[in-house]
Amino acid sequence: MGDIRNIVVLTGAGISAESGIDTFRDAGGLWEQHRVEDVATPEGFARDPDLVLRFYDMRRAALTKVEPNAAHRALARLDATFAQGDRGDLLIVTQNVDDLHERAGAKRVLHMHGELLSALCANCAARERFAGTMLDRPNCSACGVAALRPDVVWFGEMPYQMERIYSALANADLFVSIGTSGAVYPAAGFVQEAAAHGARTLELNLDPSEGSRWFDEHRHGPAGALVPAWVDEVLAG
Ligand code: BJW
Repeated sequence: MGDIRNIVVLTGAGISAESGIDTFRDAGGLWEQHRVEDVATPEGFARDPDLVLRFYDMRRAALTKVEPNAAHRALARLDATFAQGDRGDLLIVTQNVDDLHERAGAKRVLHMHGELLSALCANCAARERFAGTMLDRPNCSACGVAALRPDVVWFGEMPYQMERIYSALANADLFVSIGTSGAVYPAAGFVQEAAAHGARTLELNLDPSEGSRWFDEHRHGPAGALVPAWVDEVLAG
């Protein structure tokens, strides 16, 4: 892989679009169908928990009808090469709450905005794997209280594992952003963070994102075509 040893890949909703999962900000996306302040803030959840639980129950159920696409599979192929020998470090930081990276076979995946298939207890802070419906108000397996909420990061909440992410960004030789609009912080600032530590930066997105100008290189098109081609280049390099 030439002089590229450490890679951080950031993925967003665009990588799952070709699997049939709606993005947030594209035409017809989730934020055209639902008011973001109603379904993706702690205040919205406090105001109308049923509305929020129904929104996430619907998205969790939809996961059973979709499959990873060529972009997820290509990243899993890249991930597999980092499992062998002294290749360097790879971290796939995803903003997505779906499980398509894992289902494609990737192991080095960090869900900074949480996961649909996880529940967080608002009473005791325990986490558990969860595939059912929260509108039924199931009890927490740890404390027995019916206080489960989706284990996702809403606006105003702290994204997960930030120390680990910033440490990987500081050591990265290459930062690649795939299928994200660059509209939401702190993820939108990762490109500048990685560049400040000397990484080369590459954007793979359908259109120029809000943060395009911060990248050294851009390739525009569908992730299902761009990502396999890029992975082939890295593995050949
Ligand atoms: C394709 C494609 C194809 C389509 N192929 N590409 C003012 C200034 C700066 C910051 C703030 C501010 N006011 C408030 C803030 C902070 C706030 C924020 O960023 N607000 C902005 C609106 C400005 N952020 C927060 O509150 C975060 N917490 C925080 O900051 O804590 C403090 C802190 C400080 C310092 C360090 C660390 C922490 C929390 C943000 C939580 C975001 N949560 C959500 C919901 C998660 C659960 C769920 O899924 O429901 O996360 S919102 C939503 O947006 C979701 C996504 O992960 C996130 C990003 O969206 P994404 O993935 O980019 O999707 P889209 O739809 O926007 O873009 C898709 C892209 O794909 C497009 O570009 C398409 O072109 C492309 N595409 N098809 C390739 N086939």
